[in-house]
Parts: sequence; structure tokens; C-alpha cells
Amino acid sequence: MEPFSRTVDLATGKISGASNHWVRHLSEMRDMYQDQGAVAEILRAGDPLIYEVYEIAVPEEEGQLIQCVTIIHPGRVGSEYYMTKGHYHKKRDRAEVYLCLSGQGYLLLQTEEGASQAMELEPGTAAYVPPHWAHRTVNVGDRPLVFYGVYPADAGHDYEAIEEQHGFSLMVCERGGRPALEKNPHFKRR
Ligand code: M6P
Ligand code: ZN
Repeated sequence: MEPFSRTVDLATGKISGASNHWVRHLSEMRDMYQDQGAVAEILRAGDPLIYEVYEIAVPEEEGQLIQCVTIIHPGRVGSEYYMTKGHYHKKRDRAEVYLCLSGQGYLLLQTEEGASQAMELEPGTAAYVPPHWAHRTVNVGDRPLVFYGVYPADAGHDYEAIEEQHGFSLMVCERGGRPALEKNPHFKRR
């Protein structure tokens, strides 16, 4: 294949000439939030857009790299901030890199062996997700959280493992107007 480039709008995260643009609304991840009363109440009034992803697709083969930009909108479901579904890679030994372009957030990470970590994201943060670590991002600001990412095209997304574990072991909630890291009371180790 031929080399190519695309342009990322550093303020909004939009990629002109992206091959895919997909969106995730609350109804598509309703079980991922703790406060099911809050989920039901929000969904009665509408179905907010939680996050969207622009992707530069390449063949899903070993050796290729997928580039993407994720935009998580600001908001909360109960006290929990808007976040991505989060995933392990289907091929567990595949890593990923994020570069935060704008906004404020957290990257939550965990392994199947029970390790967990939270990393703050702010413009300029280059975060490394090593092989075997599941990853979810959370927007704790009042503007969109925008980050660029690169990962092996053959990595794949395993969402089922996250659902089986009832989410991530850490969660980020608003307490007294500020984000607080808390343990997920329903989390199950694999
Ligand atoms: C990042 C990358 C993508 C991922 C997206 C949304 O851009 O990790 O691979 O799809 O975030 O996260 P999720 O797939 O967990 O919903
Ligand atoms: Zn990933």
C-alpha cells in the first residue's frame, strides 16, 4: 500500500478524510453506569451522545497501525462522569498509545491479574497502555475530552471481558464539585 497522511483538527479532534466516524449513545452502554435510576431518568428525556470516534482505517493485519481520535462529551450519569465502554484487546499482547489533545480526564487501566491504575489526562499527556492492560477513558471536565490514539490493527476489542467483570475496578465520580477516584463495589476479578 502507499504512504498517506490525514489532518486532525487539534481543537475539535475531527479528522478530515477519516474512513470511519462512529458514535456511542447512552442507550448503547446503559449497563456500564452504576446508577441505573439516573440512566432510566436520562433516557426518558432522550438519548445523549456520550462519545464519538474518528478512525483512519487500514487493513486489519499484523504490522499495520490504526489511528483514531476519540471525543468524549462532558456530562454525568448520576455522579459518574461520561466515559468510554473500555476494552481489553482481543489479542492481549497488543499495546496502545494515547496523546491527549484537549480537555481533562482520566485513563483507567487494569489487568486480569488484578492490577489497576488511574492516570490523569490533560493536553500534552502521552499515555502508554502496555500489552494486557484494559483501558477506559473518562471526561471529568466541562468541555470535550479529545485524544489521539494508535494501536495495532489486528488488536481487536474485547468488551465482553469488561462486562463480565462489571466494569473497571476504579470509577471516577463527582464529589463536592470535583472528580474522585473510587472503588467499583460491583467489580469482579476474573
Ligand atoms: C480509543 C481507542 C479505540 C476505541 C475508542 C473508544 O480511540 O482505544 O480503539 O474504540 O477509544 O473506546 P471503546 O472502544 O472502549 O468504546
Ligand atoms: Zn484499545
